[in-house]
Amino acid sequence: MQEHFDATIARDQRVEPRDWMPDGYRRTLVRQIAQHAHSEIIGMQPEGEWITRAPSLRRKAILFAKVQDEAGHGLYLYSAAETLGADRADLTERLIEGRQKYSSIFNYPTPTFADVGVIGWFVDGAAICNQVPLCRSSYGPYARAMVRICKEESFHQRQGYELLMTMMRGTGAQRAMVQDAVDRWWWPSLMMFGPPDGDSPNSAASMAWKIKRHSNDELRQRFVDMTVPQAEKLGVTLPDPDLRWNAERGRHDFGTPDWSELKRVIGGDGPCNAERTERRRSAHEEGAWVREAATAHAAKQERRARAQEGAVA
Ligand code: FAQ
Repeated sequence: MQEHFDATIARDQRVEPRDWMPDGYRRTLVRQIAQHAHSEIIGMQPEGEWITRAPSLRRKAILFAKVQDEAGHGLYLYSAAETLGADRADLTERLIEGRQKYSSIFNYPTPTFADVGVIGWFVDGAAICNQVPLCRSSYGPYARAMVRICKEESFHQRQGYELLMTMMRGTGAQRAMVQDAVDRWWWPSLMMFGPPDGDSPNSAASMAWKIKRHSNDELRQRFVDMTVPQAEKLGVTLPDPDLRWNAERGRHDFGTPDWSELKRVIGGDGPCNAERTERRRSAHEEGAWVREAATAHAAKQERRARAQEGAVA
């Protein structure tokens, strides 16, 4: 069994739900996929706060569609976790009780509408850098979910950038609002890629199993290289005095994120951690009647189907 699994990984083939897999592989997949699903669901909140306050019907419709997409991503990912034997209700409990993580990035506030644009540009941009390689992840259901998610993230990123281009063509106050949002989101976005490679306990096993295809630092570097020319075109300054092109490496050098801040935010002490989890808990409690009704309806349908089968027999 182990040999068959090792050979599947070595040949770059997919591991599927019914295949034998080592416990550690299953555990780390459930951990990563659940954290990823939770991030999508909690990630609806920062931008979702702007749906009722969007400046035009067009912006409202776009934002609505984006936030709905994030709910969909959460659902694909919870379904992928279920193929590994996880129970979605249990995963939700773990999130609400603070026993499972979600991305640090969603613990920052969104005080202005420019934040919606910068989340699309930076956060969805970082998500694309991180998730396109996950489309080649060794676990079939996760990799397939990522293909669809990445297509949608790419629309999300462009809508953010287009929103910011519009604001940059506006008034001085609007341009200042965009720069302020860029200043606040740049470093937290770099932290989304996780701790530096030397301090990333899960990377070695995840890369050997081909769940992760690139290290945290490599993906962070790709994001910086992709974003710098976009910032120039937009006309904003990225808030890093050490950011410059390194001709020898053919990549940008950049400063070091404040890793103690990442630790603090992951540990529950970010600006909005309590608010985000509390909102998720109340939404879960307020939705209890829908789950009960759906379960009762499914049971009724099943009883009817059985009765019909009985009548036919
Ligand atoms: N925040 O050993 P590593 C999105 C944890 S979706 C919180 O390096 P690993 C779409 C890590 O879990 C964004 N925790 O871990 C969207 C581990 O803890 P554990 C989410 C973090 O797994 C856009 C510990 O630190 N994306 O943005 C973070 O090898 C707009 C040690 O770290 C994904 O989940 C962090 N930033 O690498 C939605 C992508 N970084 O579990 C709405 C899939 C690390 O041992 C609006 N996940 N930790 O207790 C991954 O690629 C990986 O899991 C990493 C972390 C790269 C996040």
